[in-house]
Amino acid sequence: MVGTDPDTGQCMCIPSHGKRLGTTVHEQSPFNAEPPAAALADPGLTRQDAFYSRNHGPVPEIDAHEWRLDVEGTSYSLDELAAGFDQHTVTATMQCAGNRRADLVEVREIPGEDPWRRAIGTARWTGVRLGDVLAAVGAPLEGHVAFSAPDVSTIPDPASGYGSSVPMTKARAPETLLAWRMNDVPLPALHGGPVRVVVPGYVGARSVKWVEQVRVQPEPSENYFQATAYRVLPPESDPDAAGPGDGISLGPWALNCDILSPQAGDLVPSGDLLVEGYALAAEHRAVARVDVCVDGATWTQAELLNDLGPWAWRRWRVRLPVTAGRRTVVARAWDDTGAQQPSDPAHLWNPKGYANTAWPRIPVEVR
Ligand SMILES: Nc1nc2c(c(=O)[nH]1)N[C@H]1C(S)=C(S)[C@@H](COP(=O)(O)O)O[C@H]1N2
Ligand SMILES: [Mo]
Repeated sequence: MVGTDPDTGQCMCIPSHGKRLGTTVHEQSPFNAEPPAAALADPGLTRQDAFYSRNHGPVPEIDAHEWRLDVEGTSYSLDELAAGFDQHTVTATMQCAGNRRADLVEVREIPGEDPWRRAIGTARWTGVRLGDVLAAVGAPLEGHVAFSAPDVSTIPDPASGYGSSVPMTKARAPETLLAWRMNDVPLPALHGGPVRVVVPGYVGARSVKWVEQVRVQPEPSENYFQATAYRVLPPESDPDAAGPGDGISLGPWALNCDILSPQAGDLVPSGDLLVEGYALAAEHRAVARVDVCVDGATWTQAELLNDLGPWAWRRWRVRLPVTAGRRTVVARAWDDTGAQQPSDPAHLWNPKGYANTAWPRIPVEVR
């Protein structure tokens, strides 16, 4: 550690695990880190050294040749998966349920949870369809598909391995993968290598890394990270008293949008201000429009940039005239049902700080 950011109180450590300089490390162990905004603002795909990393325990080192996956009692090596099934690549955004929690923390404190700003990234994931493997083993067609991994977390008491589940329809959907390549290179250990589950459109918690077991069961996983964590509790409830089944379990995410440039506190010259960001639609929806406002009154429609397909964020950009003074840059996204993001994070505050989809507001000083 080399110090603490005076504004955010966060560690300004030299990032590790191959992450780029400028990475914010929320925790070294387990490793939890997010990229600087500029690293996401540039291309549509997120480079490995800029991809956020979210862990609940130590990163296991697993030899790809030793790794085996147990699917309902049938065991597969990586070679067997690769040779036995058609390979598919899906460009998908991974978003943690805690993405943009920092704006909820400003509403009211959220003890024990990291104030993520950008727990989000987009990659090309290559592997086989989970549905093809489930079909090959003759798995039941109904229920939930539970994943288990070997990394042990001390967050639950007693400590336990990481796991979660998704409903059968999502497990069998063509976008859901057992993936071993990320952006066309072997999946790094930090991101779940040799093989992870990728569940596009669902909170990152369901995309289990280092997956070693797949089970079909009538109910969702009893694992702590499905049954107790990653649930939206009512604002007035005590998160320490919450037990299995309390609150709303997070699966699919809702329409979201954030500003990547400018950043809070930036000094910008008067004239034309370039505002850039991303918008992310819920599954089976598309981003239809993004508007940006800097004067508190007029909204200007942003240009939607390259379309990376139905499972990826949509980058956007707009230039707006700004005059000297303190200004707040605000963005709002719409989807193809005409729905908009909620405006106020205060309405979304929840004790664990999940699923913030409120309009982003970036205070800047124009000179
Ligand atoms: N085995 C395992 N899988 C996991 C986790 C974990 O701690 N252990 N974290 C989950 C969470 S909460 C998120 S947001 C994503 C993060 O993936 P990344 O670290 O590759 O960005 O992995 C998910 N899969
Ligand atoms: Mo997450």
